[in-house]
Amino acid sequence: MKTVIISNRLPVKIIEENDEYTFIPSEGGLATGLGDVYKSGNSIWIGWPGIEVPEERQEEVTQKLAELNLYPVFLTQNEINLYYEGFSNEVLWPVFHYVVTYAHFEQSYWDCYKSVNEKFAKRAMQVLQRKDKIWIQDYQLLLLPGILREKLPNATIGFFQHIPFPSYEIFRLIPWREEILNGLIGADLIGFHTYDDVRHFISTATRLLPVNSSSNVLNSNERQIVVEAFPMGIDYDKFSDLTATEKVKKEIDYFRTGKEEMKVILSIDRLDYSKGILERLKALELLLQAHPEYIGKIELFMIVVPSRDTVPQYSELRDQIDQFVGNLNARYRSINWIPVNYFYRSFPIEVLSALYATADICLVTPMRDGMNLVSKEYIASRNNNDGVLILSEMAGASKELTDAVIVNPNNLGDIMEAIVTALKMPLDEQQQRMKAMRAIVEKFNVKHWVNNFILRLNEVKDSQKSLLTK
Ligand code: GDG
Repeated sequence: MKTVIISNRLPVKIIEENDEYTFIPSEGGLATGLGDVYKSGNSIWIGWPGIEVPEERQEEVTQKLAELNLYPVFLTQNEINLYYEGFSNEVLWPVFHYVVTYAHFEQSYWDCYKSVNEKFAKRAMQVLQRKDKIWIQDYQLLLLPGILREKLPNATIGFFQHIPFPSYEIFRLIPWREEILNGLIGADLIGFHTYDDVRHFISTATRLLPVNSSSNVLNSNERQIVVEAFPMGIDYDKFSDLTATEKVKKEIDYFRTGKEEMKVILSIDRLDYSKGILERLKALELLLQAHPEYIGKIELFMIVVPSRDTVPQYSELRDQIDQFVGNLNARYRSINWIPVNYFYRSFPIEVLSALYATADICLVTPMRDGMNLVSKEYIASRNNNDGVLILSEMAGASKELTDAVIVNPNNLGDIMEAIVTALKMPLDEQQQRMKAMRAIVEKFNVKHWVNNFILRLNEVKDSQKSLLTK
């Protein structure tokens, strides 16, 4: 009996050199957490390898990936455009993040989303055995639990969604809402980051489908589906240990030299309208206007990692950020100081670690975020227990990290006040808050998250079996 993880992307980095593909296991949170499971040899991972592979090379790629226990689903450029960039990122992503005006309800996106979910199912059927546990990840594969349930009525199927689940009033706007829900309830256990997502899902399902609920269980046609919150954690030890490595120490010296008196504020996000990047910049502008005493004394290090910039809303957002930062810097800078150090690129993890370890404040202000791992990575990197996390109440992480300075990201004055509070916070208060949050992030780490989900999936399946035999 093995665990079969299915996600849109395989956990690999691809290097294409001299017409040769090399695949390196990636170190993302999910891959780390599942490392013990999928590298054990008894488990496998199914997903898209991240590039379009010509048909004549697919066998070669399949063999290379098999050495890592990975099984590819090959997608054409047209499928990537319609299923991934189209339905996943131009319908589900904006709707699930409450930005419905950005959604394009295109029939062709939906048709392709369905056929790609079928394609994943077909691939899974080639490798699945009767008693395998199936764990499907995220919003690109919402139909897969239902498709697999039809083919394998007794299978053990878990599903976890990494982004928020919206309220019924928002979800009902989707033209294909019943089909999506029917797909999801093919799972035995459905997980979200927070209890609010669970509530929204249950209320949506009971209003749109012929199912009823008792507590967190949905009853449908003699099947029971359990819906629960599993707040995802990070690899705490990795982030905590990294700061002590020679490479990171060097980076820390490099950042801090000449900035001993400067208060550094850090923000790290993928380019996304859900992350509140512009609002954060506006709050900083407000601060410099209202508190000129901080001019020359604070610096924002803002890393924005390129993402989806072929989608028009993303490239527009990028232009707006460029413009805002340029304008703000031009107005407030001096010869040897600028308020915003803006980077539109990604960095090696050692640089991130050094930034986490040096920043006095980490400013995380998404308009809506399933969890937000950056906030947890900052906490894990604060081995001296100092530093202040400012966290949006719209991030799933705010439910656990209640010792952060919590803000409403739509309230720019609130963010400004939070930055002032953080700048003035006495060290003993910083330490008290940070210690409490570190204890939570250390205990509820990514391994705990994986084990807890798998354990619940087993329990749910066992209780279904005992119901059937009664
Ligand atoms: C989705 C949900 C949920 C960032 N820049 C660099 C880099 N990163 C890494 C961070 C962090 C990850 O990317 C970002 O994770 P988040 O959780 O903040 O956000 P999403 O990408 O939107 O993730 C989110 C998550 O899924 C998990 O369920 O929390 O709500 O939207 O780990 O460290 N990594 C490297 N260089 C960079 O420049 N190496």
